[in-house]
Amino acid sequence: MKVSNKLLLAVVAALVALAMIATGCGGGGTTTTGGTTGGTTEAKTITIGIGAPLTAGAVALGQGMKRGANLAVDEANKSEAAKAAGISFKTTDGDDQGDPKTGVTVANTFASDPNLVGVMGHLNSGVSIPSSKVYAQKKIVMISPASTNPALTQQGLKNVFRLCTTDAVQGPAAADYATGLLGFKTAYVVDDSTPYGTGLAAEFAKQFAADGGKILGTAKTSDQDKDFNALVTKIKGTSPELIYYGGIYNAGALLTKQAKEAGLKAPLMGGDGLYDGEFVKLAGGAAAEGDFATSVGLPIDKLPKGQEFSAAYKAAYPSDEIAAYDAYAYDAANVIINAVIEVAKAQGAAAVTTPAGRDAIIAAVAATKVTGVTGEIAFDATGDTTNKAISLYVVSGGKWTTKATPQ
Ligand code: ABU
Repeated sequence: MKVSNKLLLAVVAALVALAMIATGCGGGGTTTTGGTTGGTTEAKTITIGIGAPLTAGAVALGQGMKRGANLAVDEANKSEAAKAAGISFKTTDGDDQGDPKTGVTVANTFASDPNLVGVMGHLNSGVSIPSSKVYAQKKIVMISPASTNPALTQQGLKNVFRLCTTDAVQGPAAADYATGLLGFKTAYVVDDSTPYGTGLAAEFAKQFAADGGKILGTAKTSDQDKDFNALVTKIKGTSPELIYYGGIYNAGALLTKQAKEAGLKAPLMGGDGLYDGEFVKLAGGAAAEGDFATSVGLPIDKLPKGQEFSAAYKAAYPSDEIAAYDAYAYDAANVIINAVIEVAKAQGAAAVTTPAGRDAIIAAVAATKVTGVTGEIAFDATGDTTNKAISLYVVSGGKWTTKATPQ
């Protein structure tokens, strides 16, 4: 009987030892970070939310953001750093349609995913601001590549960051370009009544006047407007040298089209919300010729990593052009990815989705200092990017071309 028990114990011990060797758990220094199946270590899958207008609103910019973020995630999943940390990434789409209420619904859906720790988004400031509060409650880090209204980072939420500078920088820079390089002395200022359009137009008007320019009139419209003919008649009566528009390309294109059709010669100028090929297309091509837009940062061909990014992007999406925020979305996703990997390495992959892990991810994002495609990436105490560059573009030959970059 005693012999049989010894034999049984020996057999059990041998089987346990074999199982440990097969699964890699056996004092060899290998850390199991996820589960194990059939002897293969499973990585813990972390979700990154993509919050953007994908079917309504500024779809061209939103789809570009999605492509940028997915490119970063695809690259991360092939990286040794992610494998060594026992992490893999997946994205989930949140189509906010550029609408604040839909954005909050998207945010709540994201927040219900226990493995979602970060959001690349949103595009529209009017969506990012209410959504950011939802993310704050669940310690989800949010990096907007595109929301430029200053209020986003003035809420005192430590989980909120952005890679684009604000309209408090963009508006005055646009006015300085308008009165300086472009030599405009009078302007009529229109906005689309969104937080973005209202803030940007106000900042432009303030600086335009400070630069010695004259604001001949102001008007408020809606981002859903399609018929600007009454407004165009009013603007025409003031004979401005420039029409400044705070808003997105969909409505902005119709405004410039109807203004040109009414015989107005004044070019339209706006911010980053106009800076997309769809603006030219929707305006009908010729009407947009000579129109201006500012956008954040430097043109992709002037960035040290721009060529490398363009090549990777073209390989992944051969039939798509790089839109205004694709590189910012790529960098935003990478900042989240790097923070997750850092926390997984320090605390173990399982810790990443815990409250402490989420706090650590937010802290790692805040401490980011890295060279991205869009340039040097770092955040100030509010979560705003330290990159304050604003470039100027003009529609020439049917496409946006660089007119000026900061000195
Ligand atoms: N910054 C361009 C458009 C998005 C927004 O800020 O609303």
